[in-house]
Order: sequence, then structure tokens, then C-alpha cells
Amino acid sequence: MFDAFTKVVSQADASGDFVPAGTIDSLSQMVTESNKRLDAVNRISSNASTIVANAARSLFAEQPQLIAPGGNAYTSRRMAACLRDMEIILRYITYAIFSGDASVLNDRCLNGLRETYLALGTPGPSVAAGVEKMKDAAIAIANEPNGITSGDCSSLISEISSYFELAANAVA
Ligand code: PEB
Repeated sequence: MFDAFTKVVSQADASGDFVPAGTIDSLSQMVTESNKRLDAVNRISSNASTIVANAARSLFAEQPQLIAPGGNAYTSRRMAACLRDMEIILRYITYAIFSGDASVLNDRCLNGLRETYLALGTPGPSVAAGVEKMKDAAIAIANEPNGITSGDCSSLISEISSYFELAANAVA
């Protein structure tokens, strides 16, 4: 499990190099802007249950076969498993945002997840659609201008978006 800093150290060590100056500059920029990152993580984490519940509601409205008898989220046991899965994925995405690196998300959540869903008979594309909905909600919450110092968050938001895309593509 890496973060943006240990990833750089690992890459430099693999080739026996010192950390390059350009890399130091970009990490320095990341530190300078770290309040934005922590605010985004805080906002997404503290709204996680709303993000999950709304995304699931919207997913089931679009794909009602999931909750119809015989569907993959039919019975409260499967519904609970589905909401839990969405929460797990969102939680690992917040770890990736926090550490500025996708390795924790890849290694501890996405690795083998497609195969797990195949084995369970759970439709991966439906999980991916749920992740896309969480992405839209999470970005709207992170970008909400009220109650926060205004600034340019575009590169952070596109980084956040990339972790959701990574998760959606891993199961689609
Ligand atoms: C992944 N999900 C399920 C299982 C596992 C995971 C390992 C089987 C064991 C169990 O039921 O608990 N677990 C989950 C995860 C990690 C992990 C992400 C990462 C670390 O350890 N059903 C739907 C939707 C979708 C869904 C499309 C969006 O209709 C999910 C939610 N996952 C779902 C369902 C089950 C499941 C299990 C319904 C239960 C399947 C079943 O028993 O039939």
C-alpha cells in the first residue's frame, strides 16, 4: 500500500535514483494544496451513508429488475450486501483520495472483485452504474461552494473522478 510519497520512493529505489526534482516539485504542490484534499475526504466521508443510499435508490429506479423477485438485490439479505458493497467501495475511494494514490483501492478492494461478482452471479455493470452515481454525488458534495474557502479544485476533482472511474471499470 502506497501513498503519493512512498510511491515515489519505491519507484526511485527500483532504479537506484534519488527522488527527481520535478517529482519533489509536484509533491510540494500537493502539500501546499492539502487542505482541499482533506476537506474533500472529510465531506465525502461524513456524507457516505447519504451518498450510498441515494445512489442505490437511483440505481434501483433505473434497473428495477434488481429488486424484483429473483433479482440480485431481492431479499433484505442481498439488499444489505449490495448497500454494504457500495459503502466498501466508497470507503476505499476515500482512502485513495486521502493518500493521493490508487494502490490501496486496487490492492484491497478492486483486485479480484470482478471475478467475485462473476462467481456470485452479481451483475458487474450494475455495480459500475452504482459507482458512477456515487461519483456524481460525491463530486457535487466536494464541490459545494457553501461553507468553504473558495478556490480552484479542478485538478483535485478530476483526480477524485479518476478513482471512481477506476472502480467502475474494474467491475463493469
Ligand atoms: C464483495 N460482495 C458479495 C460477496 C463479496 C462481495 C465477497 C459475497 C459474500 C457476502 O455475501 O458477503 N466484499 C465485497 C467487497 C469487498 C469485500 C466490495 C472489498 C474488500 O470484501 N447486488 C446488486 C447490485 C450490487 C449487489 C448490482 C450495487 O443487485 C451486490 C450492489 N454483493 C451484492 C449482493 C451480494 C454481494 C455479495 C446482492 C450477495 C450475493 C448473493 O449472496 O446472492
